[in-house]
Amino acid sequence: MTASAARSSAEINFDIVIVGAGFAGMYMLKRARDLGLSARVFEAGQGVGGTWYWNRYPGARCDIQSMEYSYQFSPELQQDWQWSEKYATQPELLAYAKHVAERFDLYRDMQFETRVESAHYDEQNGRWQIATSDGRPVTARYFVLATGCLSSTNKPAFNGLDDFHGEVYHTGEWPHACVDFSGKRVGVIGTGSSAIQSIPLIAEQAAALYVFQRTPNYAIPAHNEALDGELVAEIKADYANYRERNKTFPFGFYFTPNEKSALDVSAAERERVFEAGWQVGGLGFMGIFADLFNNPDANRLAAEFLADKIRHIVRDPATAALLTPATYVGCKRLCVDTNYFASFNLPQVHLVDVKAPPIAAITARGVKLEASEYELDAIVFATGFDAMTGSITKIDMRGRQGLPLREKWAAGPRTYLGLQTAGFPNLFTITGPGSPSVLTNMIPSIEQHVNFIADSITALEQAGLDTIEPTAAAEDAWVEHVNERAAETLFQSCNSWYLGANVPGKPRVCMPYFGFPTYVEKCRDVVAQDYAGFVRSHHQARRKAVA
Ligand code: NA7
Repeated sequence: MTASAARSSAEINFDIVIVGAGFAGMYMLKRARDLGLSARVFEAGQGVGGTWYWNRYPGARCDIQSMEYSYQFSPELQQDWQWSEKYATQPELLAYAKHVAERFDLYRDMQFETRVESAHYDEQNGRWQIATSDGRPVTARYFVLATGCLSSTNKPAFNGLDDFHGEVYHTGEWPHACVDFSGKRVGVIGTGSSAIQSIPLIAEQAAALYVFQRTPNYAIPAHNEALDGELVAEIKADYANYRERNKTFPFGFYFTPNEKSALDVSAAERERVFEAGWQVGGLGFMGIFADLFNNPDANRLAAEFLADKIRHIVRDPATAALLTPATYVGCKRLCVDTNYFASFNLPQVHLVDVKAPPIAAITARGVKLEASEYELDAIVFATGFDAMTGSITKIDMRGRQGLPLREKWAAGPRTYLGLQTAGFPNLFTITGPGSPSVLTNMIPSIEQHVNFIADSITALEQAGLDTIEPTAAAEDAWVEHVNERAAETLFQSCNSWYLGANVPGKPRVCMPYFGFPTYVEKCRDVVAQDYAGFVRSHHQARRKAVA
């Protein structure tokens, strides 16, 4: 018996292993099964839902409207499921994820409370050797990372963190049990989307709430409400066309388009359009003029409009000034809020500037700045995520000739289409860096990627081949193109998680690709040109060619 045969007797072999049981992992499993592949999903949590499993903080809610933020692969599912509000809450999204898992009988191929720790490509037999936290070795021909873009939490390493005597929470790892802040002194660190959603609700309970802000953020009102039955019926009567139309928008979701520059209209007209955008609310605000993402002068006008709104809502002028961002609107992901700015009019809510001086330490009693200390009963870290790459590079991944992915991506992620990386055959990333992902409505982006992966596996096997990976040249050209697209926008002008700038030491590279329709078109062209930019081969022949 050879060494590899002896080893394989202890292994569990699948055609495809998928990491993550969020919306990406669930749909990938369904498609894989439909292709007749044996599949296993490994998930660290105790259930499905991904983002909506972990982010249970008060006020957690999707910033894309629920009629759009849902699967479209099953016409029956999208007809049957009833959303209750314009923007779905975390509990409703989690209920939807569970419903999908049950409806399509997905649970039987899922293993929970299991982390994938390493995945090494075995060139000899063309399989991924996968180690998980349950200790049983697994192999797979195809290895798919459905790990999510915002799933690896970022918790700054403040001095003294372990000394704090009170409760500590992170919005992205919120407990399943109810957290009650009644009568407590609470500190929230951060003012990103998670903080902006949770602060109004925490403020309702807490005796005192201290918000530690390093950089202020723009927020547009959600104007959330119960879904109008007539509107739902109208959408459902023509759901397929509604979906197709929305995919033609730059972010893959609908907003009222405007071809005009903010600079080409009169001041009165501009004010009218900005006000209309504010009244409609939500992320569509970025589309109310054609050039807010790329023209600094146009963007400044939007920034002034939003600064006025903050001054109008927040009564104390010093607090309003501190809450007003100096960055371009949308440079950091725009937040969608309900009563965020108004919370600062409450007597128990206090804004603390921690830009300079920054938080010096966490002490036994609370949060310490250079010359002051805030005594707290609970600290909420709303400090975000090691976005887009954090959950990928956490896994010890090795490609051809043992190359570690962490080494290959040391200066920033390198992919072709955000789907594959050269030297790592049959490894796929769903909504990986280099794809539109976080700049879009995630579920259509997930479906587009899963369909691409499933179709490419089908085409590969029909051709009698068993490995697919990008060429280095195609990858280099794509990385350059992603950077060019980013350079056309204002993204590089501030420190956002799009750039990895929120995590100390992370290379500053714009990770998402700007422009959903262009991207989808590019993927279609690649397929039409017989998978241009990919090498499709048999693993033995490819091993010799690479060697
Ligand atoms: P974000 O948007 O990354 O926000 C994190 C916040 O935490 C942000 O205000 C940060 O300030 C702040 N932060 C991070 N580290 C520190 C330290 N060391 N000191 C003080 N403040 C700090 O994460 P979210 O979870 O709110 O949202 C992530 C995405 O999820 C969001 O965009 C939506 O797409 C959903 P900074 O701006 O870095 O100065």
